[in-house]
Amino acid sequence: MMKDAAPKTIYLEDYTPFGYVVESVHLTFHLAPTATRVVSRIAFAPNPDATDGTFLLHGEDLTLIRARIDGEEITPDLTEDGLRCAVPDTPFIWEAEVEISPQTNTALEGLYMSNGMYCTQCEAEGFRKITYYPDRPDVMSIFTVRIEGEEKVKLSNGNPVGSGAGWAEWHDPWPKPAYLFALVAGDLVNHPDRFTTMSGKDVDLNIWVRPGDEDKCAFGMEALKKSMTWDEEVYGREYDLNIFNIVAVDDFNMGAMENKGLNVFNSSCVLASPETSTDSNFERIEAIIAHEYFHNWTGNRITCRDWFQLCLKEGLTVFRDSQFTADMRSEPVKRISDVIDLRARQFPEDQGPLSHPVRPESFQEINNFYTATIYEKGAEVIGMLKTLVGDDAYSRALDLYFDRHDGQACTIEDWLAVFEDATGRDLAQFKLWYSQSGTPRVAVSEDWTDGVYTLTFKQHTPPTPGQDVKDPKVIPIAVGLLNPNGDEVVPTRVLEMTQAEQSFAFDGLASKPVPSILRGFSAPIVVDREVSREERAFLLAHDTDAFNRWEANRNLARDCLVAMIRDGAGPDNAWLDGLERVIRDDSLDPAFRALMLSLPTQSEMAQVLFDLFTVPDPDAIWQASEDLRGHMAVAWQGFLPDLRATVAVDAPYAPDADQAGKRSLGSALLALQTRLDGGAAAQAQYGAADNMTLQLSALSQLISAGKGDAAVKAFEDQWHHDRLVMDKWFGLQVGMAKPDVAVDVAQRLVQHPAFDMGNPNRFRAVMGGFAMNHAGFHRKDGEGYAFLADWLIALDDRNPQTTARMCSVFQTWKRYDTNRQGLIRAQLERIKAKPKLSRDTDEMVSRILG
Ligand code: 0A1
Ligand code: ZN
Repeated sequence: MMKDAAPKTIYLEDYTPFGYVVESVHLTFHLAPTATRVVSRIAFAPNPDATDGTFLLHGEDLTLIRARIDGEEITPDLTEDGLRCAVPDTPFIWEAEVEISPQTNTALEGLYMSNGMYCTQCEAEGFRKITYYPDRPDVMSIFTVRIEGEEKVKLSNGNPVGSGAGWAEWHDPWPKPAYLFALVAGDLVNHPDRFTTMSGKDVDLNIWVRPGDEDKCAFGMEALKKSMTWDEEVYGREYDLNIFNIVAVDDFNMGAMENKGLNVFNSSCVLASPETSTDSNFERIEAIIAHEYFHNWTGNRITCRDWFQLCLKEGLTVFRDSQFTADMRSEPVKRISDVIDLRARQFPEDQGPLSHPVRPESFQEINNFYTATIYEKGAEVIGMLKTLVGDDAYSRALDLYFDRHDGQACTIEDWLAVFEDATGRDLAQFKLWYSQSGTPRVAVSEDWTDGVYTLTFKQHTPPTPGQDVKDPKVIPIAVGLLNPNGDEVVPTRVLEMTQAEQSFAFDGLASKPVPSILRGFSAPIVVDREVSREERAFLLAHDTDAFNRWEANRNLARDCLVAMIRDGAGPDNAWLDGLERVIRDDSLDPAFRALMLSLPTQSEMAQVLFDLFTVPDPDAIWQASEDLRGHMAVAWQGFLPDLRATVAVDAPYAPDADQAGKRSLGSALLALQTRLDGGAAAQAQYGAADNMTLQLSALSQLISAGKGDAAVKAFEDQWHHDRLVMDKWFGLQVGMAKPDVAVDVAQRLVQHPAFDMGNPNRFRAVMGGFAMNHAGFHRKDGEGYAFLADWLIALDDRNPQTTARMCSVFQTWKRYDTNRQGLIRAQLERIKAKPKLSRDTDEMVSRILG
């Protein structure tokens, strides 16, 4: 979408219902790569709940061939955003025929082609690129779709109702908004299965892929069946069609899409095999399949009234998929991983120029709001709600939500009302989590007087763009107390903070306890508390809460790195002794031990320093991280190989949590060992690897040891035919490159014949991998910034969505020194000055510039 003169801002407060209801939609597609004809027949009736009778049908990049109302040819007013015309004040039939060109649609929004296959992406506002329609989520209708074309497989939403030579028809009995529409057609093959629902209905399941990918569907299918069972058992939600189709598509802007009965997946988020996918790929695929499936109830049966309510479906569905993963795998490991991810992606967003509320109040381009704040903070908010009301009340509220709102397009007010009605609780203050942006900081102080232990909390949320003043929020702070022997004397209790400053007293204690604060990361906040190294080390050794045990270690690692970077100190050996005890404790889950061993990222350290009023120097952070790893390797050289041997997996490869945890610890240990042996162990692992997890971890160590050339070449020879594996090859080389050569490596990779900027996975592999190379991207002379900006400028005309999302790598620019800030600003301004910049990228760059 090209911006016109001034970008238009859309406001939540301006919401009004559409003037018409849509009683039914019939679509016929005559497929042709550059001249697909779409014939629509839509039954409209005046909406009794509406005050504005304007008949506006959205439409973009459509060639109108003809339009009729009740059979009479009409000539509507066509504008950039759609079509307007006079209509009867009684029910009427709208018919239109438009022509579109899927083949030349490089934005991957609407109907487009990927490797010769037709597919659609309609969320958020892509349906308007298919035909004229009220493309807004509160307009729900029943769709019947006929597809005409020579492709072997032709799919749409709902149930199949007929097919013959060159045609297929589908009918979806469930009313849905246009963003859930989907069509797929191509020469695909399926991996079929069946599922019997809790009430005994049989459902056909299929994963559709390009010929050659059939052997990569089995894991996704198992994940789908597990998700279906889980949603029945945990939420009482049953599937509601005769068929459920998943399609893998190579060119896709996001991870996957929950279209009713026809989920479309980025092939990287569904195709899996041990030889080509890592353990993390498997875990992610399981979670995304679950996520899209869970949307059938949280998103599809109950949808959003408008796009400001996006977190209604996304926050809840992320929360549900996290619960699922915790149930399928390890709960503490999932929680720690989610918090690592939240801090890496959502905290920078919430603490920088892109900060916005979980329910935003305005936007220019909705595609820019599929953010970590809406998804991940949205899920955290639901987690807090559940903590506050308790598990039983949460279940009752959800039952009420499904009962009351099935078939509706809802708001956050509707969502909170079911909790208020199910519990009798007033959630007015809690609602601030939806309207106030920014990460609250909570300062903690303690007092021990006359046998009474008191914790005092002070909350403060720094100003964010457009919101200078913040009110105190409701913050559930889970706390446990340990006595000096390490025994838990007060088990986890949730303190409900509602005021700006609040104290909580504990009596009956024999001695001053050691507090374990914010157990399980019970709220998405930053805790500010001066804690001695001894106390952190004590919690690392004794905390019964796995999250806080990990957190104590993380804080020790951060403190150690800060001292090394800022004060030129050496590594903290006392901490490393404590950490050694944990990683050698074979009663602990290897996955948990691997998380303990992973150091804060360089970007995280940049934020830590910035919070300490120290301008972060990316080179110094890189050097300190290297030094620390080198020191750990030397300090632990006596036991590294033996410990690594204890987690070697003998059994045939399985992508389960148990094996994955062992490989993950093994790979962290290999990284240390490589610093001692110069790559010998990594070379051996590379040679023996029979699965991608081991192959890739070995390759990455060889690259970091500067011994990767042969393996990089061998890997390419082995995998050049596999797109998804080659994405890893691209990403790893630029991600693992030494900072001073990262730009050169990136420049070399974009010259590679297999680099294809039109494929979002490939583009992200190189550009995302490069931006993750913290010190390489932030090279002092600004070459890294210029390189990335060149490519964003190059991609913008073709694919605004992916370009705009990638701009967020610049969001933390104000952390750095004035020289780097100047260099980044210059690149942002250069992007902004690009002629015909897309609305998507323009909005992102303008917000980042502030
Ligand atoms: N609703 C999908 C994500 C998604 C969002 C936007 C898209 O195109 C702009 C595509 C997919 C989900 O949450 O999985
Ligand atoms: Zn989603």
